[in-house]
Amino acid sequence: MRTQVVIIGSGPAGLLLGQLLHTYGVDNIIVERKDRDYILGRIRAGVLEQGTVRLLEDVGAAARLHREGLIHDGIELLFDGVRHRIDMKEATGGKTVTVYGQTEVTHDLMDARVAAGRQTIYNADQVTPLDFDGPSPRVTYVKDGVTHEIACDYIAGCDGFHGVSRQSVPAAALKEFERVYPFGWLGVLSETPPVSPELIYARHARGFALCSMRSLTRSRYYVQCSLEDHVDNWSDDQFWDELRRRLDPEAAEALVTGPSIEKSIAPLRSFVAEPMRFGRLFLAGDAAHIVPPTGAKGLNLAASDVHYLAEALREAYTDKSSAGVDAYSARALARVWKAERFSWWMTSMLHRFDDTDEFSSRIQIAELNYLVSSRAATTSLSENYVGLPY
Ligand code: RFL
Ligand code: PHB
Repeated sequence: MRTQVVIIGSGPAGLLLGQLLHTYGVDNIIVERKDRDYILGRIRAGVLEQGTVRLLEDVGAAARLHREGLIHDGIELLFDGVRHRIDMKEATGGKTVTVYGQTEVTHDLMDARVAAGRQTIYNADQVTPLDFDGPSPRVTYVKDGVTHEIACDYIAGCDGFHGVSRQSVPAAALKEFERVYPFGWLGVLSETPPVSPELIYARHARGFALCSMRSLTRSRYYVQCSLEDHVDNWSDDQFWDELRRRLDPEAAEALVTGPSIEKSIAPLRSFVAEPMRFGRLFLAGDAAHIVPPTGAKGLNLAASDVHYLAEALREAYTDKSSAGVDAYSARALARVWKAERFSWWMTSMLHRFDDTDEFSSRIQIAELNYLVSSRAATTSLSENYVGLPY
């Protein structure tokens, strides 16, 4: 088999890249370790920047998003028992975010790919990127016990944090930066109306909490938990009780509870691997970097990476220029590090750190008070949350 670009991984990064390349007339095949239903069963991100929405429009995969997605003009910050609204639309001269689940984005992109007639190979084992330091890269994989090989011009590693692409790069060619946080998020999805029309980010002495949603009838809530914790330790009632304790009285009273339809614990991590290109292998999305979810940036960064990468490959094929390919890593990393900073800062300001002294705790409160009272600080938060320009 031969194609122009082999994309490893069928998450949002791989699927969006596949569709952008398709619109540029660049042939591509996606090779994915899992099956479609497994991928669609993962509950993850929920907040899309306008740039991400625009990319989905560009590839013709935004019709349902525009019907069902919820436009949010602001968020609420809750600390010392009081909620403060941040009007992001006002602070950014009209920018908003769209609440639409990653599961739905993935679903829409999968449908668009089928309609475009582009190939995805699911259930591919032992996917291996090879010879990407020379002119003729290839990817091998095993399916139903048979080894296959795809020859290509470029390989896009869109296979997430635990994928094979980054691991295939010689260790000496890679510099990794990492911060692991001493806590996780316990998340619950429930078929209940959201407690409030906008997201609530709560700082509480017992730990962080987040009230989010997927629709007007489906809620997504998180509470900060210990890394040693296990979902089986949390009954639904225990989760709702803990969430209520971390909310203000009005929200606690308004909270509608119900059976969880998904419950999981995610560790929090900041991670960047540099560079994001090795010869003819590119890394994009979680394969190259991880942010803690507090800033809602992971999926959006995957989208901006893929935008830079698709442009680079378009230039390589249509303009016969390697300028975009050569600039890809630096371009993507400049945006990545700003989102890393924002996500780290949001995480540091809102979570309970067990080793934290009273001083650090007062600093968190002072920072939040400054944030909600200073126009400059509100603007800074808002422009990062809605998404910095590409
Ligand atoms: P993905 O989604 O992990 O997809 C990678 C795909 O590659 C496949 N794969 C392989 N395929 C072939 N061979 C191999 N060896 C392979 N190894 C892996 C996998 O099966 C998978 O299908 O990475 P991608 O595409 O880079 O997308 C990144 C996003 O998924 C991620 O950044 C976000 O979910 C992060 N995130 C959030 N981001 C936001 O922008 N806004 C949010 O509100 C937000 N909330 C979140 C989040 C992540 C969370 N968790 C669980 C980590 C909330 C949570 C709780
Ligand atoms: C979510 O809805 O899953 C979500 C929203 C905002 C975040 C993180 C997760 O910052």
